[in-house]
Amino acid sequence: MLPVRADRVTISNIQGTSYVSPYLGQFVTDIEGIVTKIDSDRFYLQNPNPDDNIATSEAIVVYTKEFPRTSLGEPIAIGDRVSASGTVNEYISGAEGSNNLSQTEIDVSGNDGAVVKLSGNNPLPDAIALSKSDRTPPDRAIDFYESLESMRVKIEDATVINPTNRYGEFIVVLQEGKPGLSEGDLNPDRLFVKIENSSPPKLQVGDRLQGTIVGILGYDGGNYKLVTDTVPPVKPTS
Ligand SMILES: [Ca+2]
Ligand SMILES: [Ca+2]
Repeated sequence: MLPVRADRVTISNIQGTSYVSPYLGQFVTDIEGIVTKIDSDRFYLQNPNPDDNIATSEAIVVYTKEFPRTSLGEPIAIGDRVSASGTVNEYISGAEGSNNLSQTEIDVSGNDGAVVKLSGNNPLPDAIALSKSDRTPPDRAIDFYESLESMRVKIEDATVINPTNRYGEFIVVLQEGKPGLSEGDLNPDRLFVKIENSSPPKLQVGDRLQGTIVGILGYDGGNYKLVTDTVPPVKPTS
């Protein structure tokens, strides 16, 4: 059975305002954006022209199954403007029944899937500051982060509260603002940072990250994570 086709939709339409895409299972065509991150079997696409709704994310994962290439077999680079056509899916990392949230993706790996490069070397969309309250967060931190799913985000001057684990991840608290702080939602201002680098820094509790860290807001293992390949300067504790 062919999926329903949906034309003239944007990434924010696909993301919608809640956890599951209103286009789940539908085939969407010519979804445009700027490539912001490339992994071994997917890339991240963000619309540089956001809508006026902060509850809708402007970025999405494009699942390619193999190393990302255009339909003509050309390599894809960060900063490329591309259009993607494929089936909307909600990807859940980890084991079934893990209670993990899903990440919305366009699966272009099927027969009808397509990725077309429109131009290269475009500026990346501005990263949104997680620690500043320029976006009035929804009631809960989880909704705040969900509204930024897969988008470029940044933090400044964060403090490490959990040391680096074997996945190159550590946890920080943000210095300013407390996104979504509310009853029954503990520690919403703590955030996983994942350094995708062959030698991530071995950080200890109390270390202060210096300056601005820009990354993509990813999700796995039950947590939203700022994922970056840049090792931040660190001021060690004492
Ligand atoms: Ca939006
Ligand atoms: Ca989503």
